[in-house]
Amino acid sequence: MSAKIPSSEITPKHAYLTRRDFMKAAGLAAGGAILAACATPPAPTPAPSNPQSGKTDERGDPANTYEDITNYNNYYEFTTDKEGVARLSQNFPTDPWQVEVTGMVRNPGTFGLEDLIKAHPPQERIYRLRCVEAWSMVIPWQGFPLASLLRAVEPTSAAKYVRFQSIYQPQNMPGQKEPWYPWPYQEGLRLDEAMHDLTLLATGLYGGELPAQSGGGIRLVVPWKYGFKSIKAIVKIELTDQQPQTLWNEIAPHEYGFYANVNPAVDHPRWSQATERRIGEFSRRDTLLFNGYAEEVSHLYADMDLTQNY
Ligand SMILES: Nc1nc2c(c(=O)[nH]1)N[C@H]1C(S)=C(S)[C@@H](COP(=O)(O)O)O[C@H]1N2
Ligand SMILES: [Mo]
Repeated sequence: MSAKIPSSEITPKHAYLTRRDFMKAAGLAAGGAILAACATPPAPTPAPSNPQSGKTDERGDPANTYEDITNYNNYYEFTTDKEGVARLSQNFPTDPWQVEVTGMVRNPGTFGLEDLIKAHPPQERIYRLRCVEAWSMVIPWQGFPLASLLRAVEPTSAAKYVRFQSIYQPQNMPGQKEPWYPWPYQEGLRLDEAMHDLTLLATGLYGGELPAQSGGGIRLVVPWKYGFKSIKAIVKIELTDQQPQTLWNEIAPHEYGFYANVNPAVDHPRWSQATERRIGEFSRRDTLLFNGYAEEVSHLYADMDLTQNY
């Protein structure tokens, strides 16, 4: 069979919808719905559907289409159905947006998105995003390095970590009515990871604003880590001397560690991480150490055992 045949021609749409519905039902029946999007093998991939932009990442991989990027999302505050996030988030208010920066900093404050963009002019960064479920995309963000904001607020010498918190707004986020997730979503980075130039606060997508399903008002993008580290809809950033608790580590500590660096040699307990499916492609690709950013980031982990610090 040719590897060029799009998956839509092999699996008719009605067939994969049926399979998806079956998987959802199976997850609920087994009590496994809690872990569905970050703990099951990938759901069927939507076929490539709109023209390529001509944008590529630094390896020459083509950017995914705007349509793919904004219609296949992990965003549990809305739903665990990746193809349902776009519709459920379409009226979610992302403007105005404010972020509180607090904790171990000399200049704490609450900043409006407009002021952040003025102080830290966004640039285009085309990054690979690799979900722990083993699908990936190439996404052209606009954003500014988190380091730029951190330098402005001046972490004290005691600060060792950065904690991020998403918005809690159950009246607009139906998934937050699910009581078994520890809302709000939270994530964390070591301070040196947070200060790395690749670590982005994204404020736009494909030259436009950042749509709700992609994490608007503002979201983190850490391209060498599994996608769940790239927390969406951030309202609070806190500098601390304690390693922050993270949502996925809290729910399933043996499956999701604090570091979550993309590593094809360290399997998830329930599936291999050696390969991945790039959305819009049919055959699988090899997963790259640190998602292909090893040259830039491996020094951060020089004296760490990556199989223990997963
Ligand atoms: N607040 C919040 N951030 C989140 C998530 C989420 O459910 N809630 N999902 C994460 C996961 S598992 C992935 S793979 C990426 C997906 O980003 P995308 O939908 O923009 O591709 O967002 C991450 N950030
Ligand atoms: Mo993910």
